[in-house]
Amino acid sequence: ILSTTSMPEASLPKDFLWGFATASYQIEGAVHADGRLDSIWDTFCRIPGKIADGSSGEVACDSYNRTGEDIALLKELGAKAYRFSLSWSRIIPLGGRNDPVNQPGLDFYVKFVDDLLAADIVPMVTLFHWDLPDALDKRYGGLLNKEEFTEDFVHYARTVFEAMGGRVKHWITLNEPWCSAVLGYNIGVFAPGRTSDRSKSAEGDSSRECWIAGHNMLLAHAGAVKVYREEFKERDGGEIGITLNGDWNEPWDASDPADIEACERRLEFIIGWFADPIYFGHYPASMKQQLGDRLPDFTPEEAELIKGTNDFYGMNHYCTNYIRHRSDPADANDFGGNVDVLQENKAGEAIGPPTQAPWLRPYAQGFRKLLKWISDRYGRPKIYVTENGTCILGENDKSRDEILEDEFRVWYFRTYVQAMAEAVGVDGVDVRGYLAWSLLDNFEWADGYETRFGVTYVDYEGGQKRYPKKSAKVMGEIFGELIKKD
Ligand code: PNW
Repeated sequence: ILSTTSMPEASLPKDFLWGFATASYQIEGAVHADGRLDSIWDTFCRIPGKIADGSSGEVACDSYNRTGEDIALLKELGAKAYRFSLSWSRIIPLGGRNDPVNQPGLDFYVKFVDDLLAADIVPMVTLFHWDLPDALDKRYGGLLNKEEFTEDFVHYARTVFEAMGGRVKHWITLNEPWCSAVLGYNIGVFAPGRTSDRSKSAEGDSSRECWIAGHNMLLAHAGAVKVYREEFKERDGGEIGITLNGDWNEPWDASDPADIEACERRLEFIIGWFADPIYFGHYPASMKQQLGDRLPDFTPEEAELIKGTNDFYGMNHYCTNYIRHRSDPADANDFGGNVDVLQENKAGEAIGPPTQAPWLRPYAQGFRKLLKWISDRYGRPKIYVTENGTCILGENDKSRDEILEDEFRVWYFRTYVQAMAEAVGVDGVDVRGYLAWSLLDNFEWADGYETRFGVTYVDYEGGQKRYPKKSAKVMGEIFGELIKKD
């Protein structure tokens, strides 16, 4: 008889925290309620042409007025945890360390957390999911101003820890700083909409901005972690980390060493940019080599401040791409490691089926491989998958009844969660939680409301009423099969 006790198999640990994720500007609406002022996303949405359907987060899912409904939904779906973000503009509407705290804004989140806890749902709180108070952008250039931005962020973080530290045990400082930096300061498709190709003059070299923004976000993250550890950790007993986006890469030509190398370099440019300073205290060599002095340096004190600031690794992951190296030297505006990102390989084979987002092609084994890559490179950190999910090609053109039968999303979650359980049970990666993106269809940034990522349909014409899709209902079953009983 074969003993199965030592045979590795796909499984997830007993206390595994699974649930759903959202972000403030994408769901809350009520943008001027109870003292909230504009964030950079409110102002960005008013610029004609920036949002595909001309919309904004002004109403969104109206979650600010429907917290009871959202918590009941989470409960109904069996979620153990909920990841959401705080709107800095509700808590300190003008944003700065000398600006007033808006008590109703803070109270809203304290009550929300209490309600989640009463429903036995673990809150995972993101401090910053891209919605910077607009006043800080106007006052001193927002993320580009190292001293001002880092001090203001740390003050905001302390204000929040003070108010609800005892209730929250899982803190995420920043969501996907790569997106804030590259999409906001290089390509300009996200707020504040600055591009890298504006100037090389006395007023500055705009191709440096995204690297400066990234650098300053790392320092802001580190500053908040220091405050948490020194002033709150003992009292509150929680943990704190950053959430980074990262997709897996397969070589466009698997027989070309230059494409294989390009895959690794791309991972360093997306993930290593932030994770290397946090785990090693410096930027990846490949980035220094390509960017030269466009990449800021850390002073020895800064490097020391940043190193070791993750209690866990927050991982957002959606898809895999094919990567082809470029033979020409990198352009000054390049942010991706001088590669082409493709959805088909040299033989013309697609990595996965198309979705509503041109960049998103599902390939579940890529998730398993990236989990292992992160685990190996950073010394087997504790990982929370803080986002994973998909949109569906043409979903928004279908009737509500058809949208509710989202078999494609069910397939995505089944295969991705299975791949994660293989990474845990077979490869030994330490994953402790998984938050599906997203609880609700919501404001998908530059794509507006045309792209739906929710496991719950939101009827924007019908008073924001929520209808759980099939994918919402199968999640409990998927995790039930993989989480160990004892
Ligand atoms: C993440 N890309 O953003 C965000 O954290 C969510 O707020 C967002 O709704 C979700 O993914 C779905 O898009 C990304 O261009 C935005 O590669 C863009 C990219 C990746 C992630």
